[in-house]
Amino acid sequence: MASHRMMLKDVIKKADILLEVVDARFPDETRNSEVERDIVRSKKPFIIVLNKCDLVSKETIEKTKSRLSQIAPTVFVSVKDRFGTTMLRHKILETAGIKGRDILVGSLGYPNTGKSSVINGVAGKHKAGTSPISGHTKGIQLVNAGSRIMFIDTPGVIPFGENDEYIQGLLAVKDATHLQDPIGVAMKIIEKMCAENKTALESFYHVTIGEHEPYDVLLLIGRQSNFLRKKGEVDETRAAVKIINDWQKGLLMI
Ligand SMILES: Nc1nc2c(ncn2[C@@H]2O[C@H](COP(=O)(O)OP(=O)(O)OP(=O)(O)O)[C@@H](O)[C@H]2O)c(=O)[nH]1
Ligand SMILES: [Mg+2]
Repeated sequence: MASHRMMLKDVIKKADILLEVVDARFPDETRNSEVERDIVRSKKPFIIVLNKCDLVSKETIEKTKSRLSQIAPTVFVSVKDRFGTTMLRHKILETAGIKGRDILVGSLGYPNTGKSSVINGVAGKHKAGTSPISGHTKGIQLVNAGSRIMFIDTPGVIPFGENDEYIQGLLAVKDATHLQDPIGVAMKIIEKMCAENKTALESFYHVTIGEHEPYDVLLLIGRQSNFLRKKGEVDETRAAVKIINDWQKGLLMI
């Protein structure tokens, strides 16, 4: 972990401008406070890239944008839908404000947020390796995206002390069957979705949530999915594993 931090510090030192790639479904949980502190200290410009916005409702996008744009220029991207990458290219050129030479752009963020995918989206070619399994990018890689933009791709890093199961589950750092407390993680996902987009959760699982607590919603989903034990009780662990899998596969919109 310490060596990762040094590697990122070095990227911040070398780059002209930094991108912090966060997951638009949970931007606050995927903003890396340590990295942001290092960027602010370096006085280099940075852009917050909210990727995977295909999984987020328009209302959530607007709310997040007005909040985060007070901190740094903010660009919404969906590499999957080829949305926002041209805007990001323009934003990089405008924010870096460098004329007559290549611009070195560091792409930083938590594991699996789509740092490498964003680079490929801007480059218009699959140049950086990507994978649904987090921890794919192992070291620093330079990617020439044309029109004076040179990216530095980096491995995803979770700040020391924040590496809890909830984050590991949300980011697909660990799959559902490797989590110690899948029920706890699924309840957090339910809580988050009930707060942001309850209707999406209801229509995905064909349940009516009303004012039910997260644990009761888990049981409702389990019953609806027919995950029952012999005596007819809901198998909560099976229900939790399904919810986490659906979330990790990007099937749940927020
Ligand atoms: N739905 C959706 N999935 C995306 C998007 N961008 C990337 N992904 C998926 O997210 C997963 C991770 O993408 P990567 O680009 O490898 O992420 P990374 O941040 O470079 O990951 P590490 O190198 O492991 O830290 C892959 O399965 C991508 O297909 C997007 O805009 N929408
Ligand atoms: Mg990567």
